[in-house]
Amino acid sequence: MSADLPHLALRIDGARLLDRLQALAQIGAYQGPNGEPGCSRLALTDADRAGRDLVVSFMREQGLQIRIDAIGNVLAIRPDHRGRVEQPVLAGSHIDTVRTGGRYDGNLGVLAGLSAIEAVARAGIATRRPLAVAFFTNEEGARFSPDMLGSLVYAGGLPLDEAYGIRGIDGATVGDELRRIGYAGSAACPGPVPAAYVELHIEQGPVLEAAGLRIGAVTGVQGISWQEITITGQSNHAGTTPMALRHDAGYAAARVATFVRELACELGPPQVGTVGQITLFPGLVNVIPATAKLTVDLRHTDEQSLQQAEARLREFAARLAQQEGVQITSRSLARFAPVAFDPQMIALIESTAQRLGASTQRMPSGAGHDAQMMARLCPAGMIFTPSQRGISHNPAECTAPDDLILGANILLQVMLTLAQSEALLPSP
Ligand code: HGY
Ligand code: MN
Ligand code: MN
Repeated sequence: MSADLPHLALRIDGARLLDRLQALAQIGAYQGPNGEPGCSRLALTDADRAGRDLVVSFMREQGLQIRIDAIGNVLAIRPDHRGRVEQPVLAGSHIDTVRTGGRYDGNLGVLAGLSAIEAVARAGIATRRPLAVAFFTNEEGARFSPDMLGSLVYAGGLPLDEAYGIRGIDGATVGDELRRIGYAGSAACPGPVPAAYVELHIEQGPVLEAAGLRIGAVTGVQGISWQEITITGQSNHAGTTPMALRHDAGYAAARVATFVRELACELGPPQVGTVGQITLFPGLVNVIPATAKLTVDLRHTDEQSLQQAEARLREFAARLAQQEGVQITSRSLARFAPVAFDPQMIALIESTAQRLGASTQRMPSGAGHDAQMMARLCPAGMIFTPSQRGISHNPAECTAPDDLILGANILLQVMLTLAQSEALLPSP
């Protein structure tokens, strides 16, 4: 790596990062079944508002220039040595969580980015490019589909009015909820193009821990296909209806769920398939279900393979509808092709981690991230830290404090290199 790193010894204030992570984790805190410290802040709820307010207060403490856009993305900027704010080196992630979330998913990338900028300011370093940190709205997609909604709108991938009209699992719309919590900002979407984007994130999987490695240099994000399947059968009496005369939407839903799992196992890794939600109507012990709604999440690192899995599911559903005399329809909730990160950014992350003495490996991301949307605008990359037991989207989610701090220091050094070097991305 030819970039000179004049501030290689600079470090973030690790204790402050851990304190802030703890403070943010208190908002929406809940105890898991074994007392694990979980975090539940579904997008655009009161808990999300409180989390946003806390992080914005951290940003204001540092005197950063705050930009809140019309989809509620918040971006805080430290101007460059000439007072300019255009084309910053941007760190970011999200602070919304799934309903049964943990303390680090998303939160780490935002608070580590803030710590990195704070360390640069404390050292009195005037940077060639502005530094910035952002959190994006509704990354999880657990309440409103699709996921990565805020960064998708920021990158110009979805018109704002379409995003405002999205109705969540509880019937509320994005636009109404954004206005209700006071985060429908005045800054325009799509947002200004950064010079580069770097996201620190917990791996949320078992790979780094199993390999005994400290840091992942992420090569890209796998493709994501979310759909809602509706099955319409015929409700009938559970006691009087002979099995041969049934049009049982509940049974058909169970067959789809079983097929999704068997398909993913047949196709083999990295194919994954998940049915996360099944609701039956009327949902009564003695009534054959009239309708069933279920969600299907299919993912693969290769677009063709993902399309094949979708086609296999479509064919299965058509046969099943015929066999059971039910109607089966599908509605897409999210569909993103795999994304490859900038090779020079991957190399920079890898070499910076190694300069800080960390063992690394290159790896794709199984989870979706805002970085995959920002990669549409500028060179983007991700840094992974290990997840203990590979657990995430679960109150037991945990990453060791020294891994959190190491990741943040690598983020700091990558941001500084990008902010100081003449050619932005030094040739590998
Ligand atoms: O679903 C995902 O991969 C992310 O957590 N939104
Ligand atoms: Mn995340
Ligand atoms: Mn997540």
